[in-house]
Amino acid sequence: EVTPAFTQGLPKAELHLHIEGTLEPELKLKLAKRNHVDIGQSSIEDVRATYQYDDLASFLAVYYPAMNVLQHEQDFYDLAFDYLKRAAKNHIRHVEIFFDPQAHTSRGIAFETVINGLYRATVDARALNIDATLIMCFLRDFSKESARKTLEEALPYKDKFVGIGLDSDEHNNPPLKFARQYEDAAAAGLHLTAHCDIDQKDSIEHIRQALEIMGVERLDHGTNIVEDPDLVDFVANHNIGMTSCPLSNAFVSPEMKGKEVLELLAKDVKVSIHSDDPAYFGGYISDNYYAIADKFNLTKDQVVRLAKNSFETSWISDEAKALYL
Ligand code: ES4
Ligand code: ZN
Repeated sequence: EVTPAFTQGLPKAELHLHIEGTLEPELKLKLAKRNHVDIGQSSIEDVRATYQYDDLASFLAVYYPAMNVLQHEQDFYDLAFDYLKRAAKNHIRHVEIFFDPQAHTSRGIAFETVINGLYRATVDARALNIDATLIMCFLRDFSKESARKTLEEALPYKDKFVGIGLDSDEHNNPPLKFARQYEDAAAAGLHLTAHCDIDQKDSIEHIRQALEIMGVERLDHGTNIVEDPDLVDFVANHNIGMTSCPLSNAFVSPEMKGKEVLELLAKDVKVSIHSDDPAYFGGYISDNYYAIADKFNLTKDQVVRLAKNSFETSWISDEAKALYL
């Protein structure tokens, strides 16, 4: 029987984690004070009381304004290192951390401030026995031109991140909007992933574009793929990773997409379990594993398979992978 202790102790790779989504109320208040930023609340309870959302847009409306407390390189370091300490407690051995540079550059913070702070935390993570890397995401509701500028700013730092992703509001923002950036990033040797959020309008078409045209190696969420057997065959045959996040799904879908995850597991798709924005959706990675295992009566073997899939579809070396498979 799968217990919280079992999901916590299992070695895991975290592949779908937005670093800005790990900003806990405690650190939010501490940084607000340190940087003299008025966030409108002065206690943890007051901050938590603002965490009310039932769809992506209402979530993002709470999420982005909170980032104002992040001003200096040290703030980004503290954010990431606080997270990495939690990751160590969750027996995460490898983590690929999403960050959203445009959420910061758009309010006047330099790209290098963001990446240098986050990167320094990933270096220090080695002392915690965690191998940590970064994935730069484009905000898909920003313009193509903004994405172009962001990639141009980022490429001189390409030894500090391993891949690119696509996040934020998917409505009318298909993957193909960023085809050029994906092509350029691939040419620069970067890995590719993209969010195809659950139950979005046009989600099958978005998944198809990401897989067949842009050549992504993973799909973030993307569980709507079960509606299209040909695309399911494609991800199974090409070892495409699918990163599902039960507790964030729970905010918009009562069944957390558990049936879809089970169907994908049964079809040998490399689906795995992750935490998305753990400070906002009620739990870190072990809680996400436990939530789906408990609700859908997963066996230990199935939970171990999900964890192995996370290493298998991660962007670590084959030698490092072999340690976990
Ligand atoms: C996100 Cl839940 C979610 N969806 C889309 N973009 C995001 N960025 C951070 N969390
Ligand atoms: Zn996400």
